[in-house]
Amino acid sequence: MVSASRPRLLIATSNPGKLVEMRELLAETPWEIVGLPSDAPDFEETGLTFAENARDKALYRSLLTDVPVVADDSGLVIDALGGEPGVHSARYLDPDMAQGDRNRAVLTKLAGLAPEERTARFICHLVLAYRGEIVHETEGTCEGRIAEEERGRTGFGYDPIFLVPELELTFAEISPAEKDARSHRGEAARALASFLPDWRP
Ligand code: ITT
Repeated sequence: MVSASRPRLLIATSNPGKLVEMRELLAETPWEIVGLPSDAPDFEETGLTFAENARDKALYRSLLTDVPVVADDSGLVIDALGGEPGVHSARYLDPDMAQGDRNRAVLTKLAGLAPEERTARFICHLVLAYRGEIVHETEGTCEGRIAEEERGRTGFGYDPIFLVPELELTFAEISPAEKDARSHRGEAARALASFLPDWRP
């Protein structure tokens, strides 16, 4: 018996950490999750908000393929830095900086601040687009605090300096499943997953 092939959904990100998380978060949907081809052109983000950037990325990628596309724009908003790095998270301070150096530079900027002055949140905006049209959008937020030092080895990006207050552990000290259960991307992806079964291109 020949089984029907699953419809494909392209996660349009060049960030391997995001792709790993999205694959896991959408694993229970009927969709086969695929990543960008290695020769996909870069996309320059110019928006002022996560929503704007996610829409721009999704629309751009959706015009280059027949497969429905999900784009993720996300980042870390630190109150004591006036909301920075925010939409600049991926390239904050110096685009060529290694992420570990970027994390340590953020810690230096916050040196001496008490825990209650170190509040921060991760935000993730997801946009599903198909052939140049936006189909659905979701957003997730995760409130936390910037740690005093880097801790842990899991995850990616700013995870080693982002403390989950109720655990007093960073995102890099908990398992991927625990991060997915609490994270900004987890919240946004679960909302998308509940929309996907009812939609067909
Ligand atoms: P794409 O645009 O190709 O998806 P990107 O990494 O450039 O990849 P963004 O412009 O959305 O994506 O930047 C998001 C940055 O925010 C990312 O590079 C991380 O530094 C940070 N970030 C987002 N989600 C994160 C998470 O769950 N854990 C740690 N850092 C995260």
